[in-house]
Amino acid sequence: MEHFPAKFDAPAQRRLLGELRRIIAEAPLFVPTMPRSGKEMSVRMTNCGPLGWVTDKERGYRYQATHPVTGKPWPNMPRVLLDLWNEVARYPAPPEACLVNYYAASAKMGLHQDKDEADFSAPVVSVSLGDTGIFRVGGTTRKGPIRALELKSGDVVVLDGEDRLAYHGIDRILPGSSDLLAEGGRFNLTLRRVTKP
Ligand code: MD6
Ligand code: FE
Repeated sequence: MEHFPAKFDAPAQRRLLGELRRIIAEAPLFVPTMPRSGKEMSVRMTNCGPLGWVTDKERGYRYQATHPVTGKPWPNMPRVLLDLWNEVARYPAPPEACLVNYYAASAKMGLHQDKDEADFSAPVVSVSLGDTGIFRVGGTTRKGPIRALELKSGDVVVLDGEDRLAYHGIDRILPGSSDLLAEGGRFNLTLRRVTKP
């Protein structure tokens, strides 16, 4: 795993947030539900790029080309995210999906592996905006040591190599730790290559 603190400085964070506002205006945040149980996740989601990651009770985790509520194609991926991928991913094809997760004050994300993609030789690259998230990352099984680190606004994380399938999650966010978002809370954007090039 690589952590790049403050990869985006404050002006770059505001520009990326502007892009994100346009994405959400076109592809509103939706309420994801867990496979089988139908239990609502605490984060709100949307995507940009040719594919988006979605989940619901009936059809479970998957990538699809359209928004589950509006039925429209996902908005284009902003160039700044493609540039970031080219800089840090060391992979010969562009990302196909950018999953956007929004955490209000009490939202969190359970420990999980990102494994719905066809090629684990492609990394997953994330960007955090807004309030700090307490990120936990362990090994490739649920057992074993887990370490915690703070993901602050503008930070980038790359899960690659032996950590590509590491369990990770967000314990909680620290409400009020950033003033980037007028509404408070935290966005995390994850860039993924979904298919083999
Ligand atoms: C989050 N991040 O930061 C959740 N996944 O809100 C992830 O699930 C994640 O940060 C893969 C690679 C990097 C990540
Ligand atoms: Fe993840």
